[in-house]
Amino acid sequence: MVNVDPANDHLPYDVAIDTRELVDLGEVMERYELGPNGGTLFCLEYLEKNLDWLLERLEPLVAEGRYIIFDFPGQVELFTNHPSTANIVARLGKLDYRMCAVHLVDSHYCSDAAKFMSVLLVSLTTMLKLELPHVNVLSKVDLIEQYGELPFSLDYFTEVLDLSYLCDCLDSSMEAGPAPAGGGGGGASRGSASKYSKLNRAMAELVEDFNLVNFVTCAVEDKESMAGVLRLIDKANGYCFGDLPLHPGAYHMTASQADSAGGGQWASERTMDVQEKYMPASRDAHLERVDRVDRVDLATAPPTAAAAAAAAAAAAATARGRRADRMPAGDAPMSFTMPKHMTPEAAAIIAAAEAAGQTRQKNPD
Ligand SMILES: Nc1nc2c(ncn2[C@@H]2O[C@H](COP(=O)(O)OP(=O)(O)OP(=O)(O)O)[C@@H](O)[C@H]2O)c(=O)[nH]1
Ligand SMILES: [Mg+2]
Repeated sequence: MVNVDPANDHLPYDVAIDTRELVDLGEVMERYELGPNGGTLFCLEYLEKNLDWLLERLEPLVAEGRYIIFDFPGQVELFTNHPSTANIVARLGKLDYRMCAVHLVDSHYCSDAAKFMSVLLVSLTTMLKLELPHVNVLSKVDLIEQYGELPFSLDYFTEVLDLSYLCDCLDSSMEAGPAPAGGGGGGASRGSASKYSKLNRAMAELVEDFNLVNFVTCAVEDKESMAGVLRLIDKANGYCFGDLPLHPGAYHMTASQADSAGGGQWASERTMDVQEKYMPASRDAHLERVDRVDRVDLATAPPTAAAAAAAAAAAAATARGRRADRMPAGDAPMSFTMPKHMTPEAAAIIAAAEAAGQTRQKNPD
């Protein structure tokens, strides 16, 4: 573990390198009269300027073939607009470090449409800024409904499905907003609501156009969840390929495709399990909807009722956050498709790595 967070006062892990030995946040804040945020940015700039200090200490770890995890601070500007992190990553990349970024986002942001929109924009910006294979993680999924029930099913958030539904949610919350001081009805004026709606739809379109962001879930005490995330990270950074002879750039291509596909089949299956485990309210609501649909007898109902039943089925699907017209036929609600971006070459490389046993499952170290 390499600690890059100057504000990590009590490290909950054994550290191989601690950048607090290079620069001390308390001293920086005092000397330059900075707050904790400005102080942290200063410390990262200082590390960038003195990167040889870090490289010297990394060298023996690399020589031993160690798997290195950098623990960065949580301030988003370090990944979205401040240049130091991107510059540090770029220099390590030039030295042939095989890296991936693991971006942790608290799951409870899913319970608020506006917060989830911000999460999407931060994740996308970080991906574009760092130019690394990315694993976006919804962390603390065991607490996901702590701040309220989710407006959609979990796969809506992990797979980042049709964002027009998220925009509809934002529109309704704008209309139902608090009454302005001094009386009058609740909600925003028609003009500002329409501008807000347009802005949200433009942001949603941007995220959808790049088609890069998706998430896996993680609960730190859940062994299966952690093992699954680790396997995905090992694919994204190329660790699972071990010494497989790959042409330059192949691991990067495969990793980023495996990553942008969110781990494919494994991730989709797991999302359902995670929802069952940590979102009992959503699961019960879903079962209730399915039950309502089942109660309509399609065989005996007159044509109009059959049409109503079909509409109810579509509504149940929509309520799960998955547009009926995007769902595969058959057992639609529970099935999944192959990752959107996985090319046959990428699939073949991953299959070869797994067949060679170079996965963390067979190689727990
Ligand atoms: N319930 C639960 N708690 C978690 C999980 N992961 C981390 N925590 C706890 O959340 C607290 C905050 O940890 P993190 O979210 O990792 O944040 P941090 O590293 O302190 O903060 P930054 O680096 O500044 O983002 C700690 O007490 C962790 O033990 C999880 O999956 N479930
Ligand atoms: Mg931290």
